[in-house]
Amino acid sequence: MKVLDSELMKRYARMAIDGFNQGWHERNGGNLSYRMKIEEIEQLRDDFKEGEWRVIGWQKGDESAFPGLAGEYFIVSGSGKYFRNIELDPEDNVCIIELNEKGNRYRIVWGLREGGMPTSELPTHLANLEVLKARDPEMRVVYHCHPGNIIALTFVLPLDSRVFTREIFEMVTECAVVFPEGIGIVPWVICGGRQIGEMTAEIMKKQDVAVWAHHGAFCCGKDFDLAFGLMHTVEKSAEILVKVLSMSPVKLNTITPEMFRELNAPFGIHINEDYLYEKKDGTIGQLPQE
Ligand code: 2HA
Ligand code: ZN
Repeated sequence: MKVLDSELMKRYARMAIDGFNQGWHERNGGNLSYRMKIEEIEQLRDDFKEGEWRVIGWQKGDESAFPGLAGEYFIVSGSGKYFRNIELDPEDNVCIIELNEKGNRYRIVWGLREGGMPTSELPTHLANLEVLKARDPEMRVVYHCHPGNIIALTFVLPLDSRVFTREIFEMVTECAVVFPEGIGIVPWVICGGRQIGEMTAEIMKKQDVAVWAHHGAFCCGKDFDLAFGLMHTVEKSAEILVKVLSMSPVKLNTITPEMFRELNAPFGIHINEDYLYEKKDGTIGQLPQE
């Protein structure tokens, strides 16, 4: 089967345009990767070519290896490509890559018709996908975008996973159910490099969402719907928090730790207690009392 005719590429492209329509992908912002299933590779293999093997580098001269992903195939967005254009022309904006048996070289087997490279965040995506595969072999999607409300909050909330998560949790009941392990925070660090990639992968060992201060967010999922839905949920909650903060720095009413704990049994979850600290009053953004 042709890659362009596959349900898989249609779903990938749909996620890209959905993200663009949310306003999360100005210009060439954001990137999306998907670790393919064996049956998907087999179905599309006839449409693959054999590109040149290339090193995987965080930066020039800084080679990386991802042995946990050896031999795997991925769909990844292209460096400098616009999410807006993916649905229009997937073959020019996206590629499928194969990793070698050591996990330290990749080759493009499909796409980037007019030339180009996978996203500048490729090593960060692979570092995350490697950690996620070890956590759960069904984890396949890593998504990065620039959602305005999440980014705005990184200027006014303490850059502390506990505070950020708790404030986001309080805005929409669904949040604690959808991501009970909360949100990890990466302080401002230059993007595209090893440090930010490794810090994000460290978060993904336990959590499904990582916020990059003053830049954007990363999330993961077993499929496109779950990854997109997760980002959508966090950003919706962030939007409500921005509205609340624009009215008042103090909440009159909210969801309390006791109310959050009531969700555990009926929803079959365990909301991480790190986030259910007591607060002295309704002021938004207060740190746990140590
Ligand atoms: O331009 O979003 O973080 C792609 C990015 C880099
Ligand atoms: Zn970015």
